[in-house]
Amino acid sequence: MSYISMLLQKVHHDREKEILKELQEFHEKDYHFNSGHILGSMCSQPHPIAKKAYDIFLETNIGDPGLFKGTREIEKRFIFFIQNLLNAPPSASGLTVSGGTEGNITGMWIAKQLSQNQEIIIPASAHFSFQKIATLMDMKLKPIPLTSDFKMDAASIKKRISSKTAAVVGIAGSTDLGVIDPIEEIGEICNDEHVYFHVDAAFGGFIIPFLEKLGLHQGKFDFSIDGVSSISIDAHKMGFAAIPLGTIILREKEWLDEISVLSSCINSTKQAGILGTRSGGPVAAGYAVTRYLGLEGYQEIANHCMDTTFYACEQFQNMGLSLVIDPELNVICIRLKKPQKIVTMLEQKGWRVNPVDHLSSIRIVCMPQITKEHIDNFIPVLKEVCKKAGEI
Ligand code: 0PR
Repeated sequence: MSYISMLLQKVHHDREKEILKELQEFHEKDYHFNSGHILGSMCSQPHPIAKKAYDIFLETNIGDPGLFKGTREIEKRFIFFIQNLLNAPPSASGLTVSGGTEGNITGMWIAKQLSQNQEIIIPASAHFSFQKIATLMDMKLKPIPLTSDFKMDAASIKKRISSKTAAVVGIAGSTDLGVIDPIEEIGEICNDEHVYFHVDAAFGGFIIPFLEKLGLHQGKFDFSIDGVSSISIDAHKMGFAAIPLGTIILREKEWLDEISVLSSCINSTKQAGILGTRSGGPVAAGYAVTRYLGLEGYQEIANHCMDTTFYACEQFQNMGLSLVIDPELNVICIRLKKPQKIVTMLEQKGWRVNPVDHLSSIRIVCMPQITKEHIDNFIPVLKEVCKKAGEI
């Protein structure tokens, strides 16, 4: 055996052991989802089948579908699942992306190409990825104020739309509060004005469709609304899949041409989207999770997450804390005098929540791995910290 093949293939057990030990030491410095102590993140411990699928597809490159035909087939099936979830019409198509940021960038890229305009009308609650879009793509953000319930004020949109507008953006599950903008109303305005309407459902896309059965959010937020042009939805958030995996679905397949380049050197004539080489691992993992769970599984997850959310809210309120709003999704925002201080004090005790400075609050997200037991363990710690800091 040549030296190089030995180096690449033969496992030197001692060396492997040493490297894995080193990695493990670093890993121990991380917080772990299964501890239940990560309470502010919008990601989750992936479903176990995701890990197995990821491993099989580690070497694949979706950027070269000529070589990885099977992986490309999986991507198509995964996109098809998402299209159905979002009630997309037969004319629709989509792309898998790395997450909400890339989904939003891709949506705005298409809107800019189609309209040749540069202004984006966003709610004041839009994710910070839109700030990246503004500088990356030389676009201008036109923020719309929120109503008292922290939703995009649809009435102001009509006044803001002009001949310079490239797109209107609505959010289905906002980053800070998990609020759903009035998508139907905004869709109607965009339809009348012939303006591109992108829905950022990065967080909400995998839970909102399952709320109706729980007697919660009844409104539409997807392609069943005529005015909706594209939707971005992340499997690595409420989809219970592995990072990095999001999807952008477009109402019209031909819009992909707007963001495609000739790419003969990779065994396919065109490549759409931002990235070139990208792993098939997360796509296979996401597909495996959707196949395993199915719609019924996601319904169960939604039931569990909302149940935990309402349970946690009750505990927080019983403690004398107040919420910024009654949650629409599994996101809880607790109003505090000094949120950053509480975040730091909780961190010292091994619990992580996220500060939302502009709302003077902390964010807690009841992701699938969070149980009532975790909340029960957290409550005395939060109580102690809040008492010490004079919050209660
Ligand atoms: N759109 C919305 C509505 C989002 O909430 C986010 C991220 C994005 C887009 C961007 O998504 P990617 O981060 O996948 O590109 N929202 C979370 C946030 O900023 C992301 C997050 C996830 C933060 C896990 C922390 C964390 O541990 O809070």
